[in-house]
Amino acid sequence: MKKFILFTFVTLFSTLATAQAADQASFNQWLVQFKQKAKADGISQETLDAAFRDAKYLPRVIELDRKQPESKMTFAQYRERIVSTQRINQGRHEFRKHRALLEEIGAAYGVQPQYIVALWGIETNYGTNTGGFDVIDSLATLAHEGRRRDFFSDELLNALHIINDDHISADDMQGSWAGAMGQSQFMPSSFLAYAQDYNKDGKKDIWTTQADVFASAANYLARSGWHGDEKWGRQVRMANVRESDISRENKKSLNEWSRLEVTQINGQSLPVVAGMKAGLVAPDGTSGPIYLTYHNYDVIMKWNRSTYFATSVGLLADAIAAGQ
Ligand SMILES: [Ca+2]
Repeated sequence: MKKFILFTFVTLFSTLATAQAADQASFNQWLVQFKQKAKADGISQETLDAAFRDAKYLPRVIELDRKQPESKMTFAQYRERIVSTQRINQGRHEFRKHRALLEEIGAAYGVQPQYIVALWGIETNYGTNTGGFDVIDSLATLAHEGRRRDFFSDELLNALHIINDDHISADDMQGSWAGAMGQSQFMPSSFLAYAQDYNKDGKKDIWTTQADVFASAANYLARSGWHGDEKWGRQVRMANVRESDISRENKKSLNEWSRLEVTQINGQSLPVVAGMKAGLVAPDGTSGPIYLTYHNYDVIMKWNRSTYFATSVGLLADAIAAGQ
């Protein structure tokens, strides 16, 4: 019996090893072609050598890509985790620590600094959790075999351009398993569109240069249409909530919402700002908290198309600003 089990294990392991070797071989074959394409797109041989020296197919990345989302968290659960007391306190501390730089960048881009800090806090816990995957290996794995090959193939090419332009070395290009990079978790395409070299040292460094991290996030929001004199929205009360009123897209003026008995959470009437329009978001349905969301909420949704994410960024930004 023991022998049989041992035999089974050995067979299983050798089968796995063979499958892995086959994956790596087919990956290597694909890579030869990809390199030709990259070269034709202007990537130097030197960059290709550095990026794909010892290139690895990462089965773990495919596993993560195929993973079914776990049973969906409620927004209340998500908020508890993402906008925790610890994260609020840390955000207030970080705001104070970097105040001069944040205020300068906030003014330069027309974005209130608390939103820069909140995005930084939610994306990477203020730069402390940036992923730990080799971005080139991860993107190459997904470009070779993932569910969205064309998308990741384009992102891999974008990543090579970033290395080619000498913003970061291939070895230091770390990020999430899906290729979101640095302290702001920009995909390579977002990097090319929005990253900034704020300290003017010739490198857009969203990994280790704080000024570049903050300015890149601010620039993303500014270029996506941020209104620097408005907030994201607010939690509200509504006397008789109807399902049909809940819609981020179907915006009404604040006057109209007041007429529909929407008030601030403390019962006071909404501040009426001429021209401002808002939609209602109820992430946990009409029995959960209801948020009146303004234009800037839609801008945050361009960063990440999730109402859980956008609402949490707004709430964290408010909490950070309130502690200053
Ligand atoms: Ca720089």
